[in-house]
Amino acid sequence: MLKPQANPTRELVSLDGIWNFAVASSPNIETEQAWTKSISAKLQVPVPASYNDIFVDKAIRDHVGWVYYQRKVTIPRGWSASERYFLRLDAATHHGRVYINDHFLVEHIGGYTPFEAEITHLLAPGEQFRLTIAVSNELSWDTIPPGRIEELPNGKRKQHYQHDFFNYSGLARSVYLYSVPNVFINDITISTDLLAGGVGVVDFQIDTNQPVENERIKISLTDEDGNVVAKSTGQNNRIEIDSAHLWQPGAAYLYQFNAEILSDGDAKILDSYELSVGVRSVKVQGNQFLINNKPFYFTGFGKHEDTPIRGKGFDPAYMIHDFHLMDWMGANSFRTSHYPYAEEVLDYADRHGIVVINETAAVGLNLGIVAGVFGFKAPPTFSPESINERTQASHAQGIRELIARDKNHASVVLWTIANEPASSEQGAREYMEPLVTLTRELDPTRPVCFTNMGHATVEKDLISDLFDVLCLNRYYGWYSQSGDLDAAEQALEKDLLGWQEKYGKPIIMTEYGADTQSGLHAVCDVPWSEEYQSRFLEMFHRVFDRVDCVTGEHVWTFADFHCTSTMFRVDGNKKGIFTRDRRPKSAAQVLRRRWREQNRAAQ
Ligand code: BDP
Repeated sequence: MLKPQANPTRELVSLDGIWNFAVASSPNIETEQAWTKSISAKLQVPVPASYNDIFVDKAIRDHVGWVYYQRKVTIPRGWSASERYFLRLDAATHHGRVYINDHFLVEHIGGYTPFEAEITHLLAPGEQFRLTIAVSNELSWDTIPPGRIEELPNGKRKQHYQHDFFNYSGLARSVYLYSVPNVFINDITISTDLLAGGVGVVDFQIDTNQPVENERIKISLTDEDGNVVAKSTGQNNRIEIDSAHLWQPGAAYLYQFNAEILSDGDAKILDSYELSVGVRSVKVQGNQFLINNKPFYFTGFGKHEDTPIRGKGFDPAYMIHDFHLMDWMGANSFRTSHYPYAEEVLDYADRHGIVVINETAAVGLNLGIVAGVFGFKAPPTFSPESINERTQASHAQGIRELIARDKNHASVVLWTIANEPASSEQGAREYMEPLVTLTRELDPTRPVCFTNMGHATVEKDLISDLFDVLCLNRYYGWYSQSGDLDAAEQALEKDLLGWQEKYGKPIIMTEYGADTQSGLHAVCDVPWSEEYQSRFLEMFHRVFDRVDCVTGEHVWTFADFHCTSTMFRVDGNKKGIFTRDRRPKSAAQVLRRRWREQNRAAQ
């Protein structure tokens, strides 16, 4: 699915800004039909932003169900009958329904992937209309991530879910109106590889909205100096570049891939689309993760899209600042835990050579985690009453939409199809295996993983053989052996050696971290102190350096983030190396020293 772009053949109008806002009066929005009326400007919200923390109102913040966003939009007067126009939402978390004046246009479930619909037939150039977007934040056993709603005795509804981060909702990403010509490029799929002798390969497939003869599709590839290095034609083809300038971690290089549809006869450019393409290869071989046939060691973080006030709202200032902090630390990669991030993040990673492990929103497919902590017996995770085939169908759809959106990003080297599913429970294999097959069918070029949680030990886990890389989330010294780093060190090493021995595949520690209150200091091993977080990380690093299969370390987490309040989460999850407002804790120095040293050694 192509990101809309403005170019000589296409126009793009941003609908970001201030919208009118209202909370639905009942869970069934058909009764009030709010889109048929003007929503008052009494409450207004910025787009993009999660709405929850914008207002000073607990009822809105904790609202479960639908809210409405509304604004007036005008179709540009200059758009003509030879164009088609679309409305595009980069995300509506978790369920969006779009109305043009009184009419329903489109709906989409899944809070972190884009959707769009054509509106040419509904509106003429120059016409103004009322755009209403209803957004629901409800999570159920049918959604990804899953959840359930409890009806409380006081009549209120409470949303439960198995992940710790706050259920930020609304229009957290951009909304656009865009035009394309009548005959247009619908999609482009690029895959790249590296052949012997430094020959770079760019395989492409162009999908058009109607059949177009091969000779009318023209492709050119331009280097960063503006020189055309290759030309091609047709819907599918292969370009080979001698001595290709490769996209490398830490040293990005992007060619511009330009596709054009020419008119029959006079060869006028009818449509065009330009994509940045990094030429690189990705492979798993033995216990190594290879990028451009060289072993790559991941250093960095599991992150969240989370900032004060805007919640999960995309903010370019925070995004670029976070990337600079990662660079300052010497980190070379991150994981989009626990959902697909805004596309702008991947564009930036492509441009700056940051490696990305890209994750679906399948977090919380595990009823054992929370139950275990409270000491009660967990209900089965996979059952008709909980994670079932409808959840699996939504999960499959999430994978399709993630790959459709992100397949062309050089920075993306690995798909994580689930975070900490109950991989040792009965039903796990039946649930996951078809999803792995689907992921491989949709993208045969990238390896696939899931993140394993500590309870699903190497003896109990039922699914790891299906995957290319072992991604382990471990909390020795925090949730177990808390405060005892010697015992934690032994347990961690034994655990990792077990996985190494059984599979011999690359292991990435995709989470390891300790909650830390910034400013709390202690001489001894006192959990929550800054010193403890530093020593905790150092302990993990000693073990990583002793286990050959370890090919990466992603600390949990980049910055403190907001959670649903519980007794375990005092004003959020505090495992950040940075506070929520991006001030470093002492442990930043531990990582910075280690990663910069590793980077120097690799040069
Ligand atoms: C892991 C989850 C992550 C949590 C983390 C924690 O993958 O989302 O935030 O634990 O407890 O299980 O901090």
